Amino acid sequence: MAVERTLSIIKPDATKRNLTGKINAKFEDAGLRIIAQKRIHLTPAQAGVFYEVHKERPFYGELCEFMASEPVVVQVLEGEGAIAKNREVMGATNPADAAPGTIRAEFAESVGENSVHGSDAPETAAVEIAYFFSGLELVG
Ligand code: RTP
Ligand code: MG
Repeated sequence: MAVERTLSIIKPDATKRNLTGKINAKFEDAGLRIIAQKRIHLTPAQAGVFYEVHKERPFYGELCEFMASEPVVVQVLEGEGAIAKNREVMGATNPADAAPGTIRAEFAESVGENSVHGSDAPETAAVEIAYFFSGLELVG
């Protein structure tokens, strides 16, 4: 399998509860390398651009407000099949459906406040990484 890069976000519900280190340990234990990372506080408009694909969904407004409510940690994870591997480590969107041991099973508070984001395909990963990082910031 090819080495891939994926965009990960540790969401406000998790940064607020000081879970950044515990979540990063899950990524690293799964063989994902954190090759870029920064803590930022998004505006609702910046969150809106990031989640534009969901703009017709009923939860869009709430999602953008939530993502701007507290700082987030944005990061790039690298590894063999990193996109799928990261989503496996994250678990299902709704923590009630997430497999035991996954980040969302252990830490997520609800389907909306679910602790992490991970890109869902190579094309979206490329766009999402470029939204937050310049090439010089990716230290593989
Ligand atoms: P993400 O994009 O954040 O990695 O999560 P995902 O692929 O598992 O889920 P997606 O369908 O892309 O939804 C994006 C985020 O929107 C929030 N959401 N809220 N209230 C709701 O029913 C609902 N559904 C989705 C979640 O924060 C989800 O991660
Ligand atoms: Mg998604």
